[in-house]
Amino acid sequence: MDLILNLMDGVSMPAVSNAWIDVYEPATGAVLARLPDSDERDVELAYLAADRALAGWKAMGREGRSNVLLRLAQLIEDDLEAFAQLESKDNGKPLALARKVDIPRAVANFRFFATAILHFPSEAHVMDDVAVNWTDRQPIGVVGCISPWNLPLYLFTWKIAPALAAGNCVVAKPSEVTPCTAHRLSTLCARAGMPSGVLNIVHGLGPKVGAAITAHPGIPAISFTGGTRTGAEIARVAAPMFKKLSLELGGKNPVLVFDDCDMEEALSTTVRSSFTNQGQICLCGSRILVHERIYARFRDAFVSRVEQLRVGDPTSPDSDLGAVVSRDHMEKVLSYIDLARTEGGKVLCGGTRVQLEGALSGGWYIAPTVIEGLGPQCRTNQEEIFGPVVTLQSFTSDEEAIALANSTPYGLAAVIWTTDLKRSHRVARAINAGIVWVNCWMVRDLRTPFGGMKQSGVGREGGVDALRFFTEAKNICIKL
Ligand code: TXE
Repeated sequence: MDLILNLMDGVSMPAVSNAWIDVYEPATGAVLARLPDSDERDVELAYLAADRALAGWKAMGREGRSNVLLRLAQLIEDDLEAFAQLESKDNGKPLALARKVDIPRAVANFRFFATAILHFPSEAHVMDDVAVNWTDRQPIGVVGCISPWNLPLYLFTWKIAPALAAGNCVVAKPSEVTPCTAHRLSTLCARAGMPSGVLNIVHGLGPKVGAAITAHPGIPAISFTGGTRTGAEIARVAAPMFKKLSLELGGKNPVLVFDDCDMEEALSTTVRSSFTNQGQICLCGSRILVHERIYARFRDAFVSRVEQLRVGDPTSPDSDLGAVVSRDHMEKVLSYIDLARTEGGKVLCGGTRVQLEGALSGGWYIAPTVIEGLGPQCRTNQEEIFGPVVTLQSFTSDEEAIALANSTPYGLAAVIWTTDLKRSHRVARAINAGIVWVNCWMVRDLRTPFGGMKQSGVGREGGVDALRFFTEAKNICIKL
């Protein structure tokens, strides 16, 4: 069994409590590793190490820091296969997905922000002959990064890369459900030339470690991705301390399929946008809205494709879906399918746990599930399920489609399928979501603003937005 350790001031170590928490392998249900059950004492040690490292890290300058992050990216890339195997084992996702998406994107996050910082401009505002203002952007200091279990290394690096590039030192907390790849990353930092204390990783439970980072008076900025309820708790604690917050929360994303769409593309991509990573991506479309003229045709073709998806061993190239992340999560998703039935929904396919054989018999698998017959206001169509479950609804006009799309408390992402250029502009602008894809899904340019409206979050990550978040702007006005 593997032992996960904290990274404190450049040294791998257990928690002060010396207590441990079991980590499970979703594919089998067996214990995979143990992680430190850290608490506020470990957070304090991490903070002190980060604070000591600040001056040196800042003094390395943009180029020095950029070189360290580029070396770290290379070390992960050289070790891609081992990282991918570990991510798949820890999370339950298909190995092919970890190889193709999770780990390459973690590498890309480091490369992107290592170079973005070299091009990060300061603005100047000249007042004719009166004065010149220029915007100085300094690192904030010690910042907190708290990340979830669905894309473990990918979202962990999405936060720490811009934080470090901008010159901050970091106290980071990966999800206790999937800590393995963050631990592996911690073993590469020294080889990349990162000074001790610049990145500190404290493993453990959210209400202990995450809460201690949020409440720490020396940590003035928190970047968080996870559930909306946790985000609200973080905001409640951080607001009276006037902390800077970036909150990337849940979603209930609509997919709008108009009757002029390219049916083949809409079908194949909607299968992906519904079930990639077992539906556990905040960007997955979970409410599929289809024009009534093509509703029956779309529904039948969609269901027949979903029925062909194979749920199985995450290491097998034949598996389209692996296991969901934990027993608790499986039970939560199954309880939503029961709820959908009670609310009057008709399960068109899936709807049950999948029981595999042999070593995988204890694993947490759910058949991809499609439900129809539910109105927009029922809980199934309002609450984030975050699993392989989607619903189908029909609409008769653009206005109705937009109203349905906007009918939840969330506003993270939306997908529009249409070949009408004017409609694509009009509908995209009318939807209350931070990210809208037209005739595609998950096409990601790291320069673009990433985040949600309403209960999907506060602030934007990515590109210049992330670098602005992780720096403090100061206007310096000089009389001419
Ligand atoms: O998230 P949590 P969970 C959604 C999804 C899922 C639900 C719960 O609907 O079913 O959230 O998932 C840390 N103070 N998303 O329970 O609890 C925690 O340890 C500070 C959406 O995993 O929000 C972990 O590191 N931190 C999503 C991180 O917060 C706390 C991705 C996220 O955990 C804390 C994942 C506290 N009081 C889940 N409590 C997305 N939008 O991508 C927990 N944490």
